Amino acid sequence: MGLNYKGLSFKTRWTTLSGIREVYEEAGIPPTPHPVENVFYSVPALLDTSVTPTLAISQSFNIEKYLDEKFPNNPLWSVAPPNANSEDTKQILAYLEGISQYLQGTKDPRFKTLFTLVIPEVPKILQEVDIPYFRETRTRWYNKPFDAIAPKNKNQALDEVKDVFDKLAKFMDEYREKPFDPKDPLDHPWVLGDVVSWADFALAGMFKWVELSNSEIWEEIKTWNNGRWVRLMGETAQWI
Ligand SMILES: N[C@@H](CCC(=O)N[C@@H](CS)C(=O)NCC(=O)O)C(=O)O
Repeated sequence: MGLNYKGLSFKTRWTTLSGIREVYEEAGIPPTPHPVENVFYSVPALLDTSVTPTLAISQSFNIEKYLDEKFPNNPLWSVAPPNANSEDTKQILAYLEGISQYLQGTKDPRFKTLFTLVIPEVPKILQEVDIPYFRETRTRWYNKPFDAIAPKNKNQALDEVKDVFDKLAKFMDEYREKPFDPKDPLDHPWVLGDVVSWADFALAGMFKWVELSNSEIWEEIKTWNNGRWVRLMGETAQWI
């Protein structure tokens, strides 16, 4: 999404989920720290072949920071004013860090309940070759049989997720100092209010995963918070 937003041309190398490791080891792409796996490789990664030797970067935040340094137009990360010590910059970065904590489930661990609702449905959209890898890894990560990852009470789990999204929406509105108005075509659902940032792409990427894996949950989410999340998806679709 970052490359598209900046209007950069690129080639995509497709791989299977279980084949990421082989591709990355061959290309010298660094692993991603993981709480359970000793060695873990994740998408996306970027190979900048315009420099010698080719530069390999993994993890979306690292990629976005690198892209901003090299191509400052349409900033993704450095949306804050250029003076890194200014109070404004510090506040924006602290706020974005808060959003990131929501997504990682460190700000409100109940956000992760969404993952437990989606993960059981993911094998349906995977290629046959990836299903054993997906089931084995998620069984290890959740430390329970794959078929026991889904919450026992789905409605209660969904209420929990909704509550966290309500808090996230409130957090975002407080930053903007006015509620998002989906009826106003000039009001954008961006995390920072007026300008797109990596945080919007992080949210959109997660929603896309939910939409593809568990469309029933996505249909629910669409109705939450005045349609804010569906507007976010609509407005970011041009860069996906
Ligand atoms: N911190 C990484 C996380 C990326 C991540 O977890 N990617 C998932 C897919 S969205 C992945 O590559 N999983 C590989 C696997 O499950 O083996 C980032 O922001 O890029």
